[in-house]
Amino acid sequence: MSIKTVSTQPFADQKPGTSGLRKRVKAFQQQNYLENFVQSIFNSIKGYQGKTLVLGGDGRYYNRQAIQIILKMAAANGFGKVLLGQGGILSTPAASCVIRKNQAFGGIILSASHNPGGPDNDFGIKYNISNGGPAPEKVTNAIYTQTQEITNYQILDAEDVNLDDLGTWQLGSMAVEVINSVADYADLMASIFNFELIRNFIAGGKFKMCIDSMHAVTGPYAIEIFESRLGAPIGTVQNATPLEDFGGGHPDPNLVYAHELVDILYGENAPDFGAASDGDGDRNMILGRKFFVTPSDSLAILAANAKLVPGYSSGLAGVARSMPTSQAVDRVAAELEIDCYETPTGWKFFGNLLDVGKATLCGEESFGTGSNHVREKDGLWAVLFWLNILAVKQQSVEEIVQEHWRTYGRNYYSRHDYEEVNSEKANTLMANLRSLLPTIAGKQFGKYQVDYADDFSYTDTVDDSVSEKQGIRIGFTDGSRIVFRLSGTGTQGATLRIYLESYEPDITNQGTDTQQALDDLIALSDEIAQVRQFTGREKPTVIT
Ligand code: G16
Repeated sequence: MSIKTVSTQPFADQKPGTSGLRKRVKAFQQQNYLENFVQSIFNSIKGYQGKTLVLGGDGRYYNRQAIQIILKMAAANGFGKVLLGQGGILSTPAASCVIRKNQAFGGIILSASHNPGGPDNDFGIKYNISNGGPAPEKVTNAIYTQTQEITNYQILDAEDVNLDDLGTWQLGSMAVEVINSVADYADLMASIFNFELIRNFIAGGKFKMCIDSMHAVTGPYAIEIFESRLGAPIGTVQNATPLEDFGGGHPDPNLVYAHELVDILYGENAPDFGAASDGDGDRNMILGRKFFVTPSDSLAILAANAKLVPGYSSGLAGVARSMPTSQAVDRVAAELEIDCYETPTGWKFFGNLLDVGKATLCGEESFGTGSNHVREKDGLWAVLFWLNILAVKQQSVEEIVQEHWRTYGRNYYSRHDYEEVNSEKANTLMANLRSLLPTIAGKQFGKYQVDYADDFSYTDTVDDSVSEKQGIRIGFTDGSRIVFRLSGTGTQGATLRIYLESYEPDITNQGTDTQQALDDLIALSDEIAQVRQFTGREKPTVIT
């Protein structure tokens, strides 16, 4: 087996977004495209010779081919060992768990998360550092710089590796250990939650639940945890076989794309609890019977009830949320007298806060919640957290949420997405909004008076790094907010996200339909940003 050095040329479009590099499969299949990016990762990190790399993906189309390429490149570049999920499968939180448990140098995760898969859809790759979390901006910027300067890459001239059988194989001077994709992660969950209590709760037969893995990576994890270890009836986990195209679906656990689960929870004889997770297993959606829990409320409720869970029984050091996430958790933090951090969108911004122990729980409006147990958001962890709370409190999901609103007030919250908008027009809309910022403070719009308006800039309290232009915030004097930003995870055109939030402390007004409660703010967002005019769209593509 010999090492080949292959000449190549840079691709201009390899700048990582919110979470790694995501492109159409066809882009990744271009000659040298994946290889360039992988070599750029290796060129931008130092000291990995002889060390361990964790590798796996969500099983989408092109996962297996990409893994063969990355293995041969890792061997040629001098890694000592690769820990590979069996069949090339590792959920994103499981990869984080494996990196931490084995004190690996880092990991490569192959996923385009909730984006559809298949030959005509999306693929993605991201690099995680030794704490198990997504590479911070200084690393992703360095990778990007390398992609623009690359002239060659190294790859081992070797046969493909057996990805499917557990065991250790030799690839040049590097070992490839194929590990059980589920075991370490399931053990970690059992160490955090009260499995015995949850098992008894489920076994009682009164409580019924349904878990939808959306034909994505969590299937095997959910079967092992809910059906095997917690004794839920066979069939509790639906769509449990990971498929390369996710069965043609959009593996995004929200009310629009997880409609199969939504129909069950809103149908006749609905179960008490439903949950779905996304392509790579880091997102979650929580449903009660005919009841949807917004991700922002979910974070606040987990924080308020954390002491009921063994892993957090001694309390939380602090909490963190991304800027567009509703301020519901801020109220819980104030009550608990702990710090609440506001970071830009992207899980990578939580890493430092978790590492130094400033935050224990973190969450985002985009259906992501997690804690210091790994350095990624974690879909099944959130489901188990809810089950643990339900088993202790013996109340329904709806009762728990309403009790929370009675105590803390309700943050009405919704996100309106305009997908695949012409990029130039979306950028002009944002530039136009930016130009309004200096003069908009103090202005009155109907019953709303602008309190502040800015382009969110974040200074990391741990390493002092600054991230600018993270979204435009317009806050009103009554605590309402409108936030505008462009997504960093799309692969076609631009996605404009508008986040709307208002606060209702009065319990007699907490039962309004969300869109109705936010009606005035929705109209105002269009008036201020001229969304319809710039996008040419009459309404959002997705409302969550
Ligand atoms: C990624 C990031 C999240 C982010 C989400 C949406 O999630 O890890 O932190 O909130 O994208 O980002 P954007 O609004 O830029 O599209 P995932 O689940 O796609 O990896």
